Amino acid sequence: MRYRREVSISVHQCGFVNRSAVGSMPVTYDHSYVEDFAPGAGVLAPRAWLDDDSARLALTGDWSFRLSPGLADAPDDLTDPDTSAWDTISVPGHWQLQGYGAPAYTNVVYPFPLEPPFVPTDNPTGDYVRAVTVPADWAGARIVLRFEGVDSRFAVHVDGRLVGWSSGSRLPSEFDLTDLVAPGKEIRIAVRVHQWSAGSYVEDQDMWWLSGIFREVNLLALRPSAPTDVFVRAAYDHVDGAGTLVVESDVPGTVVVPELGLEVPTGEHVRLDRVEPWSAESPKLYDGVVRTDGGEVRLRIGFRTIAIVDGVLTVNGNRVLFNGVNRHEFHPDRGRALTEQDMLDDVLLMKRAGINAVRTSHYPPHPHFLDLCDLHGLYVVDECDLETHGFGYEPQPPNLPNPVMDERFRDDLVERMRRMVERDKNHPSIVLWSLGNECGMGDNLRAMYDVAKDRDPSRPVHYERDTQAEFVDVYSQMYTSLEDVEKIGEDPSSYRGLPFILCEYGHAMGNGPGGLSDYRELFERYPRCQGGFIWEWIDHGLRTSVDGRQFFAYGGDFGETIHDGNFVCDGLLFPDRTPSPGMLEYVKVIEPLVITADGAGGVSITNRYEVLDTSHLTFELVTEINGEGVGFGTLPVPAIGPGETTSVQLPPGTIKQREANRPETWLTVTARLTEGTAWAEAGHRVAWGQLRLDDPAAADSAAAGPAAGTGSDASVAPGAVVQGTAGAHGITVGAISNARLDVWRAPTDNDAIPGVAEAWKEAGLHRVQHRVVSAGENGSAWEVVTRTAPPALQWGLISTWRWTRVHDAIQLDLAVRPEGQFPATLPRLGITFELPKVDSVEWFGAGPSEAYVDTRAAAAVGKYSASVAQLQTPYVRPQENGHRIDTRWAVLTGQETLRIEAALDLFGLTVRDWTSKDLEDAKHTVDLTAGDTTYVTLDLAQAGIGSNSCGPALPDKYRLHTAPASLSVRFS
Ligand code: IPT
Repeated sequence: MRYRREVSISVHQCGFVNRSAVGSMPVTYDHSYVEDFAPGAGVLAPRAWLDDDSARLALTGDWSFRLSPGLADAPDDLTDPDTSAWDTISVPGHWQLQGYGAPAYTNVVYPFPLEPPFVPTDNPTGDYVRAVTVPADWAGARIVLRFEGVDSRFAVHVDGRLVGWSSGSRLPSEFDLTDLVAPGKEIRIAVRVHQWSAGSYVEDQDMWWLSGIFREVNLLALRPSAPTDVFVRAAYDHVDGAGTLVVESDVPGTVVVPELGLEVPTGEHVRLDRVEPWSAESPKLYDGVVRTDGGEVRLRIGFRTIAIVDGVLTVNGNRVLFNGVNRHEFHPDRGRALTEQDMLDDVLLMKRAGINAVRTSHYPPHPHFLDLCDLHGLYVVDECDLETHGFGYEPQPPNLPNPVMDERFRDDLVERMRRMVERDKNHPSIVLWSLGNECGMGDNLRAMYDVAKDRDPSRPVHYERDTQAEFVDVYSQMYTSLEDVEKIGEDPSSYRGLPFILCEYGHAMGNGPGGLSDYRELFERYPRCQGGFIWEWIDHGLRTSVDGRQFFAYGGDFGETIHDGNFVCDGLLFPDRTPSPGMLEYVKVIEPLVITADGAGGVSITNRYEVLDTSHLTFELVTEINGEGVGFGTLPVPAIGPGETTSVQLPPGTIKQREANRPETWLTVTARLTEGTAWAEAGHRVAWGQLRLDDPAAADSAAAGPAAGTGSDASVAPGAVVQGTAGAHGITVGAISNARLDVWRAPTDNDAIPGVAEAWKEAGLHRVQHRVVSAGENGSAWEVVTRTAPPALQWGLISTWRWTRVHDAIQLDLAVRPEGQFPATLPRLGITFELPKVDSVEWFGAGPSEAYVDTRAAAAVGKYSASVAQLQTPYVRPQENGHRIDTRWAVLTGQETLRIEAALDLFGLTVRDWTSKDLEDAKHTVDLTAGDTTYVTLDLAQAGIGSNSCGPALPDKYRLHTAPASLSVRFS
């Protein structure tokens, strides 16, 4: 059903070019624009986002608001709405997050039938009304109403007259009101916003569907002869250090850059003999201004040149290695309506993490974010507001072309690209334009490419689905396996010899991503492999609560009939911006220095910066014996240039390396900022490395002590055999109860994909049963033999548990042997037992955060302590977490105190107040509650984590292959 009404409309031409001809505006007011293929009507031509001195009224804050469930219900009263009974809503914001309708999440699929341009008639429609008095001193100015972002399509009415409509949710739209308003008089602005529109077909990004005026609205007074569009073209010649500059302005004037002593007319090309270039590491900006008779625009000029040289992308002549992230705009309460503080938080977190690049997946971010990237130094891949993933990549029968192949969408898509380039062209941080994400291939994309190149030939263009590199300037893939990255690296002429980036990799969903160090190694080895962008920056969990207990909601939690669950939570940050272990791992993998032992008693330091030397860093030394600090100092390090490696001798007095028979001794070298920067305080850690100073071979034999179970130890008193029980409740020895072999972990998101956890379940690993084969004295040991096996199947794990008294401790020597047609791999192999409630844990091993075999780069050997609650990682969807790899000993304190010590090989430690089954069954963090029992798992080994939730299978070297294995630990 369509909604129609006669209304007189006028669309004003005001000096800017209209995106759509005036005549195309229907003379009948109806909702047909909702399903129009055009980008808009009555909208001004796009221009740069400027810091100018034009007067403005911010229309943020409360607007009168009314939500109608569908087009047919949206009252026809926008000429003069009576808003007395309406609610108020806050702008910017999404209506679903302010009590109207509900958020909905889908990744690939559209939540409505595919029949472009049509959308459901049940199309939630929000009406916003606000009165504003146009200041009297705006007389003579052009009065423009500017929207920074409205999702997904909206029509603007002023004093009852339809001014125009626009779409492109994450792009600005401007409407000229000059002829409709009188300075000094109040006007009434009514905005009708539709959740669904033809535009929704090209906005199928993997995120919550959230609607409304979610970025700022401003009323602007553009004085005659004030500049309204400016294009700063600044370049840097790394060979001679010269800069070139031309500033174009729609209104001619003068360009002034005081620091460079520059004062030239706009449009004039200037060569400056010496400038300081802009780069992500050294983001030098020159303040400038364009002055005309009518006003001025402040500029922040960054001189930098992006070039592709011999198949390598360079900035100022230096090869760039993208240590990047994909960033959606997200806040757990505000959705995509971010505050400036949220944006600053993101940028500072990135800078402190050593991240140097952001792909604005998959739409242009709020322009303020780009200002921050210029200021603090981040390379940006600015991506157009475009994704059509739900169409697949080929035309679907009978004849449903992807919008990128469909001519009817051409103008809108080209206009989206133009609008982004025009808005963002002045940011030195932007080094690549990106056409969009996951649309397959089509001619509309080529047209978008042409528009970008035509307007701005200085930046290469990226688009990942140009899989054969037909027209892009940079070759890009996502989630490529290590082997395939290597192939691309080894054959530099493939794909037209273009630089290669992974626009997405390292899928940070839940526990993970694993294997990041392996990718890093390839980026170092092959010049054309220039890094990539982790998917993604932040989990999009929406803060929700149940009985006053907070948790983060994901797809399906708001009653959606079609959704993609927790695929929306795949970030390096939790929704509240606290770092996940995956973030800590990434920080370590990309850190700008590599600090290792040089093999000759000194420290080897490699500088991986692009332009910085190490002179801004202070190197701190800490020596620890068995985790106790015994030596502190600093290491004098000469300035090491980018790309160089230097060996530095340790200061006299530092314990010499590889001294035999010394207890476990580690030297930690930490590089910290000597002085504060704009993005971090003095002392901020930028890199670290650990050198083992004792001889591990000697340490191992010392730790092993007397051969287990031989009875040769003098302190094994005859007759002092360990007393225990073995039966229906596992094995109980002292405070340790219900000890059983454990071969299951609550599937991680990377396990929970077809083929992995499923195969483990087919092998029955999630429901093994335990049989005590025998129990009794055997020499000085109490020996229990168990068989652990799933129902219905014939394979099993035979475990021999030998318990002996050694000194004041009880030693367990466990040997496990598979028999029958056992599964090739296991999620874990360990023992789990119960203790009366434990409060805190102190341990010596790798830490402080959780670590698995392929996520252990960030774990340092040390002595740590934490409460049991702190040992849990609150993944938004609960899953295996909290494993501390390579533990030497741990002391668990609660009602009782238990010390667990590795007698031979190190063990993996997990301590939690619930079982793996509880963890597996929980849907949200609030589903897990502590009882009186603590569950302790000591792992012989655990499978790696990988990135298989959206990426290649776990490499074989990180799988846990089923084979005979043993564990020796002492309890005291
Ligand atoms: C890839 C998308 O580009 C990204 O937006 C996100 O959805 C990611 O997957 C998964 O989290 S596309 C995928 C088919 C590789």
